[in-house]
Amino acid sequence: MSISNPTHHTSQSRTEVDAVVVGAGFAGLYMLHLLRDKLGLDTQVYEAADGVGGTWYWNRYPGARCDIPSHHYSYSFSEELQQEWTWTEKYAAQPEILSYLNHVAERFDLLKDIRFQSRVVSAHYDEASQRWLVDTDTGEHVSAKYFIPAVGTLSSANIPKFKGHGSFKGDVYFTGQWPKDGVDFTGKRVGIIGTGATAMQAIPLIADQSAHLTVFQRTPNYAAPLVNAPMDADSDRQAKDNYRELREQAWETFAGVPFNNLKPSALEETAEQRQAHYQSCWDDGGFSLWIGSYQDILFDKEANETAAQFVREKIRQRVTDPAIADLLCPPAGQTYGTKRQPCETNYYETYNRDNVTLVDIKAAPIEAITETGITTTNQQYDFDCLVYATGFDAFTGALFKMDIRGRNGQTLQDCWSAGPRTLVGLSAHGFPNMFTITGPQSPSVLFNMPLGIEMHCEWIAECIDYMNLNGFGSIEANLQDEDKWIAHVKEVADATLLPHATSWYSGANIPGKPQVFMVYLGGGKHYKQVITDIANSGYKGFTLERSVISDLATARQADMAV
Ligand code: NA7
Repeated sequence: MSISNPTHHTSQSRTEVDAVVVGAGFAGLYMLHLLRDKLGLDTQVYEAADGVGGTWYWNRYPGARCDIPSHHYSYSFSEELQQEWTWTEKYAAQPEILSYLNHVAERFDLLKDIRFQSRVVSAHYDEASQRWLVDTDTGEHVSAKYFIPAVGTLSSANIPKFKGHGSFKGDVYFTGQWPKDGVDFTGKRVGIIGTGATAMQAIPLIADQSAHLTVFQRTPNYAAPLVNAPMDADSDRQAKDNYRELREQAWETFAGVPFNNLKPSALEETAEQRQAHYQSCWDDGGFSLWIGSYQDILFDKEANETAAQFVREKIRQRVTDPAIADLLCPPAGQTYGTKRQPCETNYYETYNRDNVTLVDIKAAPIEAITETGITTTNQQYDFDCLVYATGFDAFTGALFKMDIRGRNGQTLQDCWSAGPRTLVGLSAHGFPNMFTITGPQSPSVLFNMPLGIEMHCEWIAECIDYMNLNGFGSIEANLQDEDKWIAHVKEVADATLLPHATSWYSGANIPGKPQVFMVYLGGGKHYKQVITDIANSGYKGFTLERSVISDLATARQADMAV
């Protein structure tokens, strides 16, 4: 990898483009479409992979699929696209979502402006020219007025470095960097570390194929059944005939996915009523229990415990060995749904199989990775393949992998050393003309991702258009307004139970990472109003500076007039 020093390539010696977008997932693709095709801007996308897809390019592990319904997990900006694409399952699997994104890239002729296998290594803001100087690991040096990292919130893997890391002689796989050709576990003894949403999708399928699967669990999770099914023609027709209403309904809800049975309070109902309601949400599947059952379960510990108890009972009913069921049940005090609720298919039944062993690494932690497997404080486990399903350095991990420097050469990492600092999750003080998509302190991962991405891309495109039309050279979040937003994000989060959980929402899964709750919980609809009001006010909370280029042009014209 050749990392060049941006100062060696001044803004004059670089290829000039209007905008650089990093990443070609849901966000990067739509950003390119808007900037290039709606605003007519010269836009360059860089993508580390050799194809589009982002998250859906890398996460090819068995069982990877979306967990909001496919009709909702899709772009809404093109009615033709909505009508021509047909999902084959209620919850689409990774290969189908990846095909969809490839279709989008081809349909809107996006590929020609994406440089694949090109990783952006640095982006430095040059105040004099009001431009970002961007370098890639392939030796490209460009300058751009706008720098838009569309790098995803869950794209930088968390790989714990246990003692002996790298010494395992068998095959090692990471769920977030799964081999393109898949993995055949037939006849193999497999070990997997992690029991988060990813592992819960993969474990039943790996258990089905392998000779033996050993699962290393540190923290048990509350999961609910996905209740996936093949797409039936009637449901598809209905969605396609009513897409506009479907999207409008989505925007009316907190998380951008409609659930029709949400009631205000678990505590205001009798035990029988609650049981019946939880059961109907359980049967409905996906996030219905989590965000579609009772409003107060994420605010009130007592209400939360009623849902937690319901899930624990379900686990005990599904797992035949009571000792294993005990290990799989989160203990009292571990709140339900304050970490993202995983959705599963046959996950709990998997532990009824003879070829599956559950190892409690909270009781006996992993001591080392060895040549043949894993040693815990009380046993050695041997296998042929080791799978890491250990999650992500969420929100900031992928941003910090690039050397991003704003005004006065300050690094993003330094500015965010105590946690992310943004104005409405879109912009950071000290980093003019840089926009993040579904970044920290926006509704981000707690809102329908494709819709949230569209909202952000459209806001950014509108802002850029406004700047260009009005001769502005830079836009930057004000420090005081950023402080206010950060305080507001915290206040809203603190009214809920979520910040108390040990989760990647707060960076608690990464040793040494500052623990700050990173999602705005005000709901997508309210948030959209907030950012729309900002745009309508001429970008209140931001400082806009005139373009140095138009100043130069004016000066030149004045000279000529003299
Ligand atoms: P998660 O939800 O962060 O899960 C990671 C799992 O890996 C979880 O069970 C962790 O246990 C375990 N883990 C992580 N580090 C270690 C170490 N050092 N030792 C033992 N176990 C460890 O990531 P996922 O990929 O499953 O899901 C992330 C999101 O991706 C998901 O919510 C969807 O939005 C898509 P822990 O719970 O920390 O004890």
